[in-house]
Amino acid sequence: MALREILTEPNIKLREKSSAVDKVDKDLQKLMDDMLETMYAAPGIGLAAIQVGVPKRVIVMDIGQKEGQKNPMYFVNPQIITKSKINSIYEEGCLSVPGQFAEIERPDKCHIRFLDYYGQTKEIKAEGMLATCIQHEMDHLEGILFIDYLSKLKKSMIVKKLSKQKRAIERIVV
Ligand code: GNR
Ligand code: NI
Repeated sequence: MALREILTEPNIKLREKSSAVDKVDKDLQKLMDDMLETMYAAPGIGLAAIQVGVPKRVIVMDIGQKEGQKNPMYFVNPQIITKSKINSIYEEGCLSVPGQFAEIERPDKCHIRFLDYYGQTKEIKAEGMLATCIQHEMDHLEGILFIDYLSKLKKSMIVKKLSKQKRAIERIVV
């Protein structure tokens, strides 16, 4: 396993639409292993492949239901079958939008079909934090970030702040 670099906003790669995976093979499992390790190290509760620069429809998650116990989840080619008309609001953050948080409204429940780590078709009915997180990750596959749901002003303030931070980091590196 290996840690991969997480891309941060602003980065046009994060806006790319990810492509469907045609086969869950050893190489894809290696990618999923690396993504999980990178997510745990960050730390975060979810990660989409595009966040490490790979435009494939792959997501790893661990929303840590039982304390101290790992519960890794892998979603390849996830599809929403149904989502509830009722919404709920959660405070979201994103490893690609470091240090920024905002309340985002999304469908409260969703029913998802996907391939697991072994390429088997699975379905889950998600609600609460799990539903929010899956939808946040599935947005990444379309090149969408949670800040896209904010007002133009709020979003531009966040992007400005992140650009400034990036320039500061570049100066230290160079
Ligand atoms: O670590 C993460 N926490 C989080 C909190 C609320 C809603 C969504 C998330 S996902 C985020 C990790 C991430 O950026 N995944 O793409
Ligand atoms: Ni994210």
